[in-house]
Amino acid sequence: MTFEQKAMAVRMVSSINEIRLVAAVMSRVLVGVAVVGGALSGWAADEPDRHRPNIVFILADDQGQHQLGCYGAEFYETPHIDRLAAEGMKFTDAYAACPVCSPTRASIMTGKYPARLHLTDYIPGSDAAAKDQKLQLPDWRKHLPQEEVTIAEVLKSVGYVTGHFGKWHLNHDKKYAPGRPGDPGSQGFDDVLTTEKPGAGPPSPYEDDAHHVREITEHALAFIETHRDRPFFCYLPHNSIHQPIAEREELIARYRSKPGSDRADHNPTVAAMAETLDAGVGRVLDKLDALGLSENTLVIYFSDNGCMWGPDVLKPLRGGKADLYEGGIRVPLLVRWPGVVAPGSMCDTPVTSIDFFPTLLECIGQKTSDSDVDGMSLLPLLRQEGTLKRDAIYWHYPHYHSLGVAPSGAIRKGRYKLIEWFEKSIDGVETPGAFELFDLASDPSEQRDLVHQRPDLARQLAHDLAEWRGHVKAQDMARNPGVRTVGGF
Ligand SMILES: [Ca+2]
Repeated sequence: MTFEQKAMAVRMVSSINEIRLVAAVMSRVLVGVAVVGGALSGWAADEPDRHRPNIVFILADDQGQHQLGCYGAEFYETPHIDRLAAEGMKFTDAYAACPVCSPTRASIMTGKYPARLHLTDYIPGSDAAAKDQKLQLPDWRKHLPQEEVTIAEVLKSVGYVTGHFGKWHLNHDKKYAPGRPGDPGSQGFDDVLTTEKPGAGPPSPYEDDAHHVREITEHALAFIETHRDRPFFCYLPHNSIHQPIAEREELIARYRSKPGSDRADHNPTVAAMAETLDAGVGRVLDKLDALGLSENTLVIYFSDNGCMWGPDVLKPLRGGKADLYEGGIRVPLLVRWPGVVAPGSMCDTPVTSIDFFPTLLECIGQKTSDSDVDGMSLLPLLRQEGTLKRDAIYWHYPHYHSLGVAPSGAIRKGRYKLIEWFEKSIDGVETPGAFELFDLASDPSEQRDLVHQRPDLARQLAHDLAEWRGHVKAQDMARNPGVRTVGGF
């Protein structure tokens, strides 16, 4: 009997008892989540229980693909993160659900599009940037609602111990206080450390730890050590490499003297920050090795949005944080799971941060019946045993960002991507530049707008995008009556 057959047999036998057990332990916040299959017991001690893997989820802040060695970087050095690519799967077309922090984090926690949650900007948001603009900001949520079921709550309900160490960014108006509703502790996390970017909150207790990488790492190591004998979910949302850029001088000096340090996309301070972040990842991987846990631990490395450094021509993706060009939303994704994910494998299927919730559920033999969950389990891709039955991925960013980016939406369908600029398509009336269409297969840098060559395709994608907005009840942006407009607008 193969491992898979045995797992299936045990699941069938245990499913009835499991459903009873789970029904008993599901807390009231889990209404709407049905659990099927589930925890297994009776495995030989030397056999990893692949239906109860530990989960380590490392989230970088504002890190683009081009800043990792395993995605081709030569200036930036990330040997420990690269190890995850060598020992696991690298996704070339992984997307953040939003080009800024909080909405992507909400999508990871819930499996839902930020547009469905109406949590569409970073908290507390760039409301000031919207003053005197052509469109009015829609109502949007500045917290993750308590009634939303998070991945931590689901994992906790089936016996996982859950830890959150780092940047949460889903509180009411970003205020951190122990026990305050909306904190990680109220959303399913047992052991909680919250940190903020340098200058915004309490400093790290460690010297030369401006971005809390060491503080976050030390908490994670202690958590893993303490809970080595039971399934754990260790979520490490780092503050790095988000601005402000700052790092130890001796680390920066090494990159200043490195060839290519004069290139506009090669920032020695950011490179030094990336090295520190990478070293933290290395310590976590070393701890898993030392405790003999690597074999039965699913490790995910992801970034919440693209980076804001460097000109488009060099990165090579166009744009960056806050916009819906690829540089703002296409991010690194590495998944290591020995025995399930083939070492050194690659996947070019478009995937997005709404997929983590259903993926992790399926990895532990669970699934949700919440029809509002938008993501799809990536397990078939991880196993290299299938494809995703999904037509398109969507974005909705109805905000003016202080970096100078206007409100927009986007759809990626196959090789094509359409961006809609809401200021130019208001009330269904198009003005020039309302849409941009790109063929990402032949033009990943989005330099050739195909709207005029492929008007039918552009119209179809615009229709699909609008239909999706209706489906998830995305917020509309209304014309700002106080602002004079000219021409067709
Ligand atoms: Ca971010």
